[in-house]
Amino acid sequence: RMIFQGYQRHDEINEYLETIAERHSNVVTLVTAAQSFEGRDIKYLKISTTNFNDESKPIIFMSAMLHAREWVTTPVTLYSIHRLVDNVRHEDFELRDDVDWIILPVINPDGYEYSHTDNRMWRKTRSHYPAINDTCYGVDGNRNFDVYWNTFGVSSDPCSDVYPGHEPFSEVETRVVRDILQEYVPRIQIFMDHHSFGNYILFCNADSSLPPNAAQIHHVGAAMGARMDALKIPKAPYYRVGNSANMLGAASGASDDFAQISGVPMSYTTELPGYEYGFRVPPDYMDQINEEMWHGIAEAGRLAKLYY
Ligand code: 0X9
Ligand code: ZN
Repeated sequence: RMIFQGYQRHDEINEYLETIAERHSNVVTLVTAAQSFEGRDIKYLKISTTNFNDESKPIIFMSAMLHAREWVTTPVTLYSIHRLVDNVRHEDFELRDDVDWIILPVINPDGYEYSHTDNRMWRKTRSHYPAINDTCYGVDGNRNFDVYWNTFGVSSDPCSDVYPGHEPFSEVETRVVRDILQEYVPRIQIFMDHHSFGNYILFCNADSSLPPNAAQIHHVGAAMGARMDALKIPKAPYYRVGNSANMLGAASGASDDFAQISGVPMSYTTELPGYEYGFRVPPDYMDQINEEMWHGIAEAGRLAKLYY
């Protein structure tokens, strides 16, 4: 079995990223961005056939595992890496050669490990700030970004699953995403943060108002969804594409809105399939989820190039 066909522990995922970077050192750069609250290395890959210097190429920035229990999200990023550098097919040559990629497979390693060892349904980070609250651990990473922070879809109770933290970017894990955006934003054409579950492709803004280029954003999201739906994968419901507040209810401080206000033209949250299993999708389904999502990502990538 390949690493993206199941749910590996954080150590093994980091080892895979290191191996890939060594084996493909001409196209892959491994970056250790920071240590998580509990001291785990947060790593991401930069993939470029021109060493990331070519301003004429757009960047696609994909991330996953901000929410710990959403296990299907990380394999999708690992499979994307596999398709871009390890097992590149003719149909994907243009995505490898004409787009640069930043792929961050595990934003929240502490939460992910905790969901393996202690509580499968854990969502948040594992930070603890005794001077501020001595009751509960963890912040909802997708409420912690500095965009409409602490306004809607949140709870000030530190024990809540949607606690936004005591200040924006209180969490080192969200600061990693912020810093990548800051460094590369003029070239990032698409930001995509993978979540689960429910088969959605969501876009901004969090207050249900729309960005000025909403038609373009919707077009690319709908093209992604249509491409995936066309595969007619067994049991998979169709993707619903729309504004996050309209589809799921307003929620502030999320990664997608932060990327959008930072200047990324097309920013998405995907909600990957849960089928009838919710967060606990059996690993046997990873092949079809990876295949489906790669088709969607590739479609978005081709359009990102056109629009850049
Ligand atoms: O609520 C969230 O953070 C995301 N759903 S999840 O079930 N994975 O927790 C959706 C975020 C959508 N984007 C915004 N609300 N901005
Ligand atoms: Zn989520």
